[in-house]
Amino acid sequence: MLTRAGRRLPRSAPLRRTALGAGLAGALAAGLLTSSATTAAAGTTAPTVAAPDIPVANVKAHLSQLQSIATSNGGNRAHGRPGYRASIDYIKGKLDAAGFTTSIQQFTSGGATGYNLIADWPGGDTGRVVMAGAHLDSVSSGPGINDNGSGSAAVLETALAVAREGYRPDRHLRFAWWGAEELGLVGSRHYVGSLSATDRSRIGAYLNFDMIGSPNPGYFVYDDDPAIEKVFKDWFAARGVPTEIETEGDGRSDHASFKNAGIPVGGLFTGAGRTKTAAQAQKWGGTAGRAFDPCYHSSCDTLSNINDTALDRNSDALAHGVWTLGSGTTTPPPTGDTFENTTDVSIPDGGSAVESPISVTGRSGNAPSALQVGVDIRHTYRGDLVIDLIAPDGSAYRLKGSNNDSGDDVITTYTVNASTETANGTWKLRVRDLYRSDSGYINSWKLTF
Ligand code: DTR
Ligand code: CA
Ligand code: ZN
Ligand code: ZN
Repeated sequence: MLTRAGRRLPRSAPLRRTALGAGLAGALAAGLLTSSATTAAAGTTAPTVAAPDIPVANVKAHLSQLQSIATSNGGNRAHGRPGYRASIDYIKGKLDAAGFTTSIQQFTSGGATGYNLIADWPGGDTGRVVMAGAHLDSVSSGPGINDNGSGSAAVLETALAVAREGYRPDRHLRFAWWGAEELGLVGSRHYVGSLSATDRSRIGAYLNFDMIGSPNPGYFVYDDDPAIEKVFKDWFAARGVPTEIETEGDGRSDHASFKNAGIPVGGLFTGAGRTKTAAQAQKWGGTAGRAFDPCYHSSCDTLSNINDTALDRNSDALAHGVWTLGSGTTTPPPTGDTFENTTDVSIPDGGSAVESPISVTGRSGNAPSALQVGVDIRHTYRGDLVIDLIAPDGSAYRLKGSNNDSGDDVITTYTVNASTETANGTWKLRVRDLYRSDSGYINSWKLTF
């Protein structure tokens, strides 16, 4: 068949899938990390900026303040109680003094007002945000120094280290302390739900730290995103500390609020009520047959319920994660899998819509928040065309409306936040020519995950 340009098009080919760097994880896809392969491909070298040591004495000083707050407020720092708001005020005061842009987000749960604290470090690419967070609330039965003063204090001290170092990462750094996690991830779900789809798509990674100083510690790394997992596992391995994959956490802390929105997540954990096995005691020390944290959700979760070595290691690993993910490169995010349909589909002039399908298989989870939709439509008056991406569940994403653009062809790539859509399934490109006297056809289109 001949085109307007007289070129013979290749015969329509079946669907084809080209795995470009397949297996790179979400965080790579978000361009937050570079692997050697990716770096080579991009021709750039990721700047290596080493994180500073986080003084565990500083972290413990914050824990001492949180303990005092609980002691002065009925013995806890729970949602809806004065001890929680006092905890927020303590952390906010430290961040304001250090030059962060802070904001307190209110919400209601169980008839009580809850608070999230968000702290942005000025600078960096606000289109590529790296977040680190921890829930600040305790249960009502105790001061919650390990659960989760430990994560809250370590995130705070890492943020203060960013300020002390005057760190200027490529990416924009945002730190967060969540309310009402113990009531069911209420604060973090409220935060993610309050973001626009665009702002959600700008978060390339969320790192969660909930219980990182358990008295009988294990060293667990979240395995939700392989690239982020590798950042933490390699850090511990380089120091001779074996790690295990965190297996009890799915949905059990605030990272779930971000993962459910298609954002790459990671984090660290030293264990809660589960019992340490003999094999784990062999590699980590501590007491087999005893819970990682015997004071989990109890009144004895006090300042004495912390293992300093575990808190120190995890605080330093936290900082390493923030520095590594924060100092990404500005190279475009590496591509993952590409699925293409090159079958020509004629578009009726001034007629009904036509569709071209692509069947996506072999992927896990949801589509990315920056799904690339490459379109190649040949037409003599592109203003006639309305173009939609149809997800496997039938949801329509408008790529282009009609207008008075008399130019030829639509050959471009659209970026769609498809993070609420299952990746696998039949996607369609739907095209309609609204006006008569100019016609054309879909030459090809492709999806890159
Ligand atoms: N839900 C957390 C404790 C917790 C239990 N399992 C995990 C796994 C990963 C992180 C945290 C947890 C709490 O009680 O706050
Ligand atoms: Ca340290
Ligand atoms: Zn808890
Ligand atoms: Zn917790």
